[in-house]
Amino acid sequence: MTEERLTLAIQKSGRLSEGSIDLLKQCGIKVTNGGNHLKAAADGFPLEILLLRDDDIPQYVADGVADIGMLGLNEVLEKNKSVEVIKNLGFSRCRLSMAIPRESNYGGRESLQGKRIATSYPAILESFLKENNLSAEIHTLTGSVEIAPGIGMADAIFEIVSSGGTLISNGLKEVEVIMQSEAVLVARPSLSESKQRLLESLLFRIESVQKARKNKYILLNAPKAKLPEITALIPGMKSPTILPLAMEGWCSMHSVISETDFWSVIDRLKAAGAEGILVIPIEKMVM
Ligand code: PRT
Ligand code: ZN
Repeated sequence: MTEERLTLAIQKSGRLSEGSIDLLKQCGIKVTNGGNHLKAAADGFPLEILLLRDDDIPQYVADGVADIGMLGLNEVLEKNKSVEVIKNLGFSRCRLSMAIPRESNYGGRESLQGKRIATSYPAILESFLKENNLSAEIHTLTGSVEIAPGIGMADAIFEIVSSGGTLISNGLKEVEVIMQSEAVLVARPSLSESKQRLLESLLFRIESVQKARKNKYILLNAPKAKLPEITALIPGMKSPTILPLAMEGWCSMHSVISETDFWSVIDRLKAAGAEGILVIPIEKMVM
């Protein structure tokens, strides 16, 4: 009997490729023989990888050619196929925004009524207009949407923004963020039981990597008298590890701290008498 495998579709080349391959690598899955092929092999997990254009991933997953896929939430919503968003993956973050020429005044959403809006996301734009009881002329373009107002083809654009640099260099300003997007993991709704188990095991790996990314390992030296105060600042997963130092009255503490708390806690640790503070990245975290 051949071993059951999950088929994962990822973007062949583009803004999602590196993030997808990196995440798999951190999950202990090495993707080999990408190159110009449609399929790639994976070491370290029963996975077959399809390398596709991101636009095609929702259809492949909905049709069951792939079991799961990694792509931008924007593309999932635009294509509106029968796929389930299983997990936010935290890379390729961007937003879908409305932008107008720099010199124009924005009079709120109502001012879009009857205007010409260029976009490569016509379905998302259409539902946004509908929700707001607006009607506008949608001009669907597949690329270089930002040049449309400059050449007199549109009054506004609805497009992906990341740094905002492309808008500025085309004389546009962002006036409303309509949705936030990031890479997500999608799955087709009715996976067999054995594939569902494989998906859960892959999700377990992804979650361990995500938890690790959000936390740091912290080591410090502390006067024994200050232990309760410092323990309260870095309680860790269960409680910190405390080891005696050769120097009388001191000990070493090891704990885990969230990336977001780090800078505020570090000042309080120093104020509480902590010394020799080391902060180290964590590779995996299993609770
Ligand atoms: O060939 P294929 O169809 O697979 O790729 P693609 O060209 O359709 O997509 P690609 O690789 O450009 O983007 C894939 C996904 O990355 C998108 O669907 C988003 O989820 C995400 N992403 C993140 C972005 C950006 N950031 C981004 N900046 N997608 C596009 N852009 C473009 C945007 O269209 C605009 O023209 O970059 C420009 C804006 O960037 P800033 O930094 O100047 O604001
Ligand atoms: Zn695409």
